[in-house]
Amino acid sequence: MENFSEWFHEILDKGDIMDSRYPIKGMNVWLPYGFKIRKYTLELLKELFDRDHDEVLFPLLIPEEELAKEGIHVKGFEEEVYWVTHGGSKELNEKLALRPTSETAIYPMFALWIRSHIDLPMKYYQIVNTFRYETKHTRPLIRVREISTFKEAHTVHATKEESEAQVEDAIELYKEFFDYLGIPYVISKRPEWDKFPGADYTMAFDALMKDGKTLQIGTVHNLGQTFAKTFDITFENEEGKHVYAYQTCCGLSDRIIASIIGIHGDEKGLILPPSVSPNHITIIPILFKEGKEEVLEKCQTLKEEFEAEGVRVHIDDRDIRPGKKFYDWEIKGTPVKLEIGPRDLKENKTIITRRDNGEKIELPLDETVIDSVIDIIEDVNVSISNKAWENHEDSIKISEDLDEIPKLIKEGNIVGFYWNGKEDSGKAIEEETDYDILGTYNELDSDENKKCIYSGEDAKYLALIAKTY
Ligand code: 5CA
Repeated sequence: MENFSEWFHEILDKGDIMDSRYPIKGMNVWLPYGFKIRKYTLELLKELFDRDHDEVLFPLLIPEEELAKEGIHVKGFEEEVYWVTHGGSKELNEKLALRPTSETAIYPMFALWIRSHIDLPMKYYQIVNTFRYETKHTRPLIRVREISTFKEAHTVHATKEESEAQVEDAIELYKEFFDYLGIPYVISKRPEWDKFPGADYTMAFDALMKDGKTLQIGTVHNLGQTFAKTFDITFENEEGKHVYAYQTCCGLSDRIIASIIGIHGDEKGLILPPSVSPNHITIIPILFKEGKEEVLEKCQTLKEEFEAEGVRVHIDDRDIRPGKKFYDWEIKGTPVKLEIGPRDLKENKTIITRRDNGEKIELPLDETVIDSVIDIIEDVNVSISNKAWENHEDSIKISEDLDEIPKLIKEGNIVGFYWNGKEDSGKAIEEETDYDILGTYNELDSDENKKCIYSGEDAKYLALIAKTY
């Protein structure tokens, strides 16, 4: 895409998703249509978490003393924390941080709650806003200073094995979630220098946007016992001994919506996956003076019939030209438009337009129409996901030549390369190519006999490098 950034902003504006004119940098206003997309996205995610997590809600403010306890963690966030220092004109005795994430809010409470192995595993999640004073260029949904929809899960386990299994479970949960949205991803283990501050290791999901840059759309962290030791989260095990617990956490942000926009959209605007589209069908009545009542009545009955089947329907009965309505719903990415005019009523037919491929389908306006349109909506879900995955897979190239990497990345690819896994060669690869290593994709068997692209030593991993947001 020629100018992705401009296109993205235009969609946020014309698609009624977000107003970025709020007078604080990095903080934006959700508009009604965007808020609905957000709502349906959250419903999907909550359904997944609710299977085996409980939802909780912690305060926004964190006392300085708690935030400062975990040395590595606090260092990682030091420059990103907003502080509350006053209550009215009175200076507070202790500064309070606006949560940049909630480990240091939640874990002191875990220490109070967890007593015995029967309390474990404990799996909680919350959906809150978090604040990060980002110094890199801010962009709505992509890099914000108020993450308005932060979904964070925090789990506690009795053993290392269980915490590792939880990381795998969280990855499966994310996969299922992104699959609902038709968002393709690569999963990699972040290099040591790019893991979450305080984690043993970080697994990350990255999506490739239309401008050829990858966006980290979710992360799962194995925290080991680092935080348990800092916050004294211990439990009595089956042998009656007091031992430290193991923890994991994972997080998603407003970037989910950014990736829906940036991966499915086209020159004409948004293309929403039906799974989260505020309307599955937008009915556009073609109104003339004559026959107006009958047309509107038919639209209304259809709406009710669709709704009885769980389909979300909106009738656009605004008093404007139908052409303008078509244009607006094209931008807003409604999966299916259904038009009915007086002539269609007479001839007992309707025209369906698919947003994803522009196809127009004429259907008889009889009792079969409901099922036919539901089938089309389901097909849209599958088609846009398939198309996105095809594009994604076409854009992953493996290279065994360091000099070739920048060219491949400039062409919009994520590049796989062989690496010995050592920090010095990793950093050198980043420096020479001027791009970022996403992480290791998989570990190589020793009989694969691949050489590190930089050092020529035996390679341990297939790793990924890309232009990142
Ligand atoms: N405590 C952990 C898990 S909850 C945590 O904070 N992880 S994180 O720092 O990796 O953030 C989780 C996800 O939020 C990231 O993977 C990224 O997709 C998203 N994110 C991070 N910073 C921002 C930001 N400034 N704007 C939008 N999204 C962000």
